[in-house]
Amino acid sequence: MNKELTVALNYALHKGFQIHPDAFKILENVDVQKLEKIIKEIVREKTRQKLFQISQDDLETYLGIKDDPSLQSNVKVLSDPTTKITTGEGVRGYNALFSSRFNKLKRIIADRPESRMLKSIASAKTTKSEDDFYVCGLVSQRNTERNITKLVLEDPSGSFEGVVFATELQKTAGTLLNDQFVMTRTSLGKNSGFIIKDIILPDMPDQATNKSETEAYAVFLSDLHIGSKYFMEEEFAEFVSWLSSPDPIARKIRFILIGGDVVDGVGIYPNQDKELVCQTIEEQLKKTEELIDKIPKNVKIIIMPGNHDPGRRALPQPAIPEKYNSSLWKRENVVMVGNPAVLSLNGVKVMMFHGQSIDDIVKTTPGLSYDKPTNVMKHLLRARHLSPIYGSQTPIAPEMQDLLVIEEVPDIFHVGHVHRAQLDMYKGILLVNSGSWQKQTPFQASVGMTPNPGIAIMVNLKTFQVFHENYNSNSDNILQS
Ligand code: D5M
Ligand code: FE
Ligand code: ZN
Repeated sequence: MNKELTVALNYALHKGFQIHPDAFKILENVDVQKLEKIIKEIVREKTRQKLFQISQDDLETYLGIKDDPSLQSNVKVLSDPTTKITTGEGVRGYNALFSSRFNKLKRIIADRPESRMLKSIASAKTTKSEDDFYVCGLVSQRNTERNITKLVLEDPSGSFEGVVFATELQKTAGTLLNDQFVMTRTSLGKNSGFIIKDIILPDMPDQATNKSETEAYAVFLSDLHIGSKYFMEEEFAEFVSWLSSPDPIARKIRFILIGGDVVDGVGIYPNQDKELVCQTIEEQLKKTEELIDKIPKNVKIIIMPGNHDPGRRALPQPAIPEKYNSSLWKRENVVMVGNPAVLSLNGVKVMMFHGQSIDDIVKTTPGLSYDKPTNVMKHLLRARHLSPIYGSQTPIAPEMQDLLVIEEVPDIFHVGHVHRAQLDMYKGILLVNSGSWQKQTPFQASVGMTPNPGIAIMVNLKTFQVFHENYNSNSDNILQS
């Protein structure tokens, strides 16, 4: 306890007052310069009323930080893979997965007027028509040689190779990802090959954003890596205590979203034990729980797993299993969801995804990089898929349904994983990469990855105004937008 607080408390005690423990918590967060004045005034007022206890309510009234009871905090889980995961068997499972991907995305693209001229690949191959037609499918090959890009598409009726000649269109073709769904405008060339004249992605429609009726705020966090030596425990604790401070924004926070890599896990990478301060999942989750318990109870906390958290590694991931820490599941203000998940926060649709696929996409796509993760997020939105590339670093399970297709149009898209906090907008959708609370690891340093950890991003769900609190003492560590 600091000196000023001791002096202030002694003053009240000598005047015959009792101080409620909740009131004490508030006092701990008050500016020390103001403590003496606050206590003296409250003591004077309450002595006049002949009431000799100082409660949380007294302090909140005095400081003008009484929580606004009209602020809503409604959480609805609109989509969560946890209970839908079935895992089909081997090849049959993957066939089902890809046919589900194709069908869902074909349904999405059917809203476009061009879809009326859509042919199946089998019927396109027998066409004699000189008119342009459209086909759609999943990209199974793309390669560029001598100024020509060849694309192979597959649909349930067969596969088709088309050639792209136009320079601009080749650039678009160059950014297509393997197993991504596309529609092409195509014509029959002179020597019966197919010429691709346009490439159309499912993409997002422009549409009005849903807003909250009341000014509740949501905080976007991810990649805490609790249990790691590099977890910024002090900074994170400082942020958590800010949540109980009289700050006007802190007083309006009703949601905290944690987008995965809550803990550092065990055995996630070779020799990880040397970089851990908590050696078991249980210990790591216990520490998580201790931090979560310091968050005011009127804040709903949504917890999603990432590649470091317990449960299965392959996407889609179920929520962190209850067996590791049943008490997180039992808390009334905590909602455990899988990865990816879609939530409604006071009517605002938030799509959360840890972001594992970013690694594969950055590696294969010209123009994309780790330091601008929101550009990769735009790529995912255009593809209407959270992890298009199959068979690379990101494990994908053979589900009977492709739960990674972006079926809903979100108002906010929340991703983490690459440890770079960044904000952007795309077609009216607010893009948030929530960065991390882990300092640069030796691995990240060795590959030149520079995280900007220790930044909490928050959004007013009524106005969509964005704020942030930066707990990093390094002045180069800033939020990108
Ligand atoms: O990953 C944080 C970022 O660092 C993410 O972009 C992957 C990358 N990363 C971390 N460890 C490795 C290894 N061992 N190989 C390749 N890429 C890696 P996070 O999930 O938080 O560890
Ligand atoms: Fe991480
Ligand atoms: Zn991660």
